[in-house]
Amino acid sequence: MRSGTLRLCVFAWLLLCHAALLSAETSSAGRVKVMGGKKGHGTVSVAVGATVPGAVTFSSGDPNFDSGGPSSFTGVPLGRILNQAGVTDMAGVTLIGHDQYTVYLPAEVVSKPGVIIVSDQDGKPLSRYLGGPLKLLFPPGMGMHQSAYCWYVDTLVPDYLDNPEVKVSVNGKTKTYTLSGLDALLPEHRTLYLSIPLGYRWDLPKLNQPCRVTAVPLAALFDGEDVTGRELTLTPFAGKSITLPVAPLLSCDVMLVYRINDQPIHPALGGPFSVYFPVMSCGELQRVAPETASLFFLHEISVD
Ligand SMILES: Nc1nc2c(c(=O)[nH]1)N[C@H]1C(S)=C(S)[C@@H](COP(=O)(O)O)O[C@H]1N2
Ligand SMILES: [Mo]
Repeated sequence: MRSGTLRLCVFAWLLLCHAALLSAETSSAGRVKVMGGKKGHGTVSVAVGATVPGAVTFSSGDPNFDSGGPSSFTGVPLGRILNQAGVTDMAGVTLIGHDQYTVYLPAEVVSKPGVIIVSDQDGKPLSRYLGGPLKLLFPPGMGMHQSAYCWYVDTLVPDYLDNPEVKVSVNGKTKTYTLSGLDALLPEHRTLYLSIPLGYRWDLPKLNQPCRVTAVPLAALFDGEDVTGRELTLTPFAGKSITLPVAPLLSCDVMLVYRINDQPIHPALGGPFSVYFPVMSCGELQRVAPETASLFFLHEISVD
């Protein structure tokens, strides 16, 4: 290739890159994970943005961030997102933010066309400072409480998950446990104060504290495997994973909790699986446990 042609190519390429960058700035696209759609208990990822089919633009205020007047918001109705993921009958849905903030809404609220996951405000992607990239908005007439406006929307979970599973992988071997699989490990029953995620729950019965939980000590999951001196990673299906040394987790009886009052744990309460750290009775945990003393929405435990 002659150097003139080459220069021209490089110039064209730079122009294209610039155009791509610009379009990334001006048209937003995000995705939400939807669990438990028609494809079993797997996760479906649904695009939400100004250019996806079904996107709507409307004028509204934002009760969380008052900008002195209405803005133009663009997003996709929550009901449509769930339909697209194959969710049919449901009593309600749990929305979980990147920060594990949790909002539960019954189906009759979700089906209102003005209940929308927005991606853009005044033609620009919604910034993190305003709850973006994806955030839940309600029509003003609904009179929803401010705390129902979930920011940083990450995952949607309809109702209870059907036959949920948690993955445990130790030294390269992976086992998957269902609720009855955990029952087979001879769980303990304890009465304790269980933390639940921060958030808004429309009509779920209040959790009376202390409550009776069914739980398996983490040690029971590593039976027969040598995990001394190792680190363990707890990965939730929404939110950040944490990595901790194994020793205090085992000596302090950190537990995988999977029933409250003999029922599966509703996702809006941090379920179906949650890891409980007895911080009050074991000082060693105070530096390592999550601030809430529980890790919610557990998806996988691994020691590798
Ligand atoms: N993801 C996420 N969404 C959230 C919150 C949060 O901490 N995380 N706080 C909620 C609460 S309690 C309220 S009152 C509003 C915050 O609105 P404000 O800016 O008027 O305080 O956002 C709600 N949405
Ligand atoms: Mo709040």
